[in-house]
Amino acid sequence: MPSQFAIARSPRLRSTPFHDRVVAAGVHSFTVYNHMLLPTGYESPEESYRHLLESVQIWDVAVERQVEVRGRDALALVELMTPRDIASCRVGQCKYAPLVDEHGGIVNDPLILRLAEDCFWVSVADSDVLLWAKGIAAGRGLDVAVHEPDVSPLALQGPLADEVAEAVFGTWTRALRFFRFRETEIDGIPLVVARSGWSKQGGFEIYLRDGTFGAALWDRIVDAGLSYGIRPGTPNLIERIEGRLISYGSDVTLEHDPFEAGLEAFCDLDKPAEYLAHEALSARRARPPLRRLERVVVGGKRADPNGDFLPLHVAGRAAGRISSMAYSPRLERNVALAMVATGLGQRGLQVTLEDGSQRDVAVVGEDWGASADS
Ligand code: THG
Repeated sequence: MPSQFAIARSPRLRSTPFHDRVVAAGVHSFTVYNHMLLPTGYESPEESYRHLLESVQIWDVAVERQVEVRGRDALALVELMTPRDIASCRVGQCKYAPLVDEHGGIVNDPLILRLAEDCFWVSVADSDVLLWAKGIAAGRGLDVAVHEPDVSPLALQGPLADEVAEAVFGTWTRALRFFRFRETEIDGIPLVVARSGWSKQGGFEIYLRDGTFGAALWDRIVDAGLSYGIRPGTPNLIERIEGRLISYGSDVTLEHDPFEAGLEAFCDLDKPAEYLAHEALSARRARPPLRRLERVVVGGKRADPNGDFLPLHVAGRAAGRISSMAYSPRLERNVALAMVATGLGQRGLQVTLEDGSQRDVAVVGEDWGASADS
């Protein structure tokens, strides 16, 4: 099998407003996400990880598309889609909220932003929430408009993100709280600026509201960031596994419920509003899940992160699968997220990697330090 190939371009495969700048910055790979090109690397994942933990990066995450829900029944429609309480979300606030269908399956795990009492942006991971939302709205006869606006997020992540944000937008960004946002503009470029992002290193997400300004916004931020050592980056596999940030479609799919995904903290199962998953999740709450997404460490030497379907076993019995894995230079071990069968006990958990090696797998708690070798 050839190891190198190109992705054929067509109008179905959309590029982002930052595409030219991303290419000029030396991107070496993309993946496809929400029918769009998501940059996945400029340098080695280890080098980018090291830089992200000590500096600041600019990420083209325009693939995080917004599904705008606006109108008299906007709140009712968003509430129907998620077990999280959305009525309590203030204008100017974001909430991380799994979308769940009537069988309890996770449809997506977006951030939901409330722009006005009757207007939400559902900032989606990789699945077709636009169609799901339109279907529910049509089926229920709701008074809402559902569409994908011309909005493209750019992330500024890392410990020096505050310095760069202040230089670009002004001192008010320092006082912006986690998961709060403000509508603003610079040089006539309309934006929403939030303190959020798909890393645990802190930072901002800058939602560009007019794609024709993509290059101008990118340049403005990079210019302000140069003296802080800003580099182009991407969501980092190593960092987000360590931080247990779920990648929908990989770690969790429609086959999994919020208990299996470990997302129960983001569910208000007894919220006042009607929601599609109410009955299904109430029934599942009563019995422990048969599998759970766990942090695991995989023993042995540095593992190749490109295997995408790695069954786990205990004494020859199927015990789940690894969905994301990377070698952490900081922890000096292979870290991974895995859907692991409960009730098998965790002793003797093993995986056979694509290179044929048998590795010991250990489930760890919050703390990655509790390792396979102890
Ligand atoms: N930002 C925006 N849209 C997004 C993502 C994002 N859409 C796709 C994807 N990422 C959605 N998934 C997540 C997953 C986790 C978080 C955000 C989006 C997240 N979680 C924090 C955590 O788990 O520690 C905080 C959760 C909380 O305290 O409420 O930030 O990144 N715009």
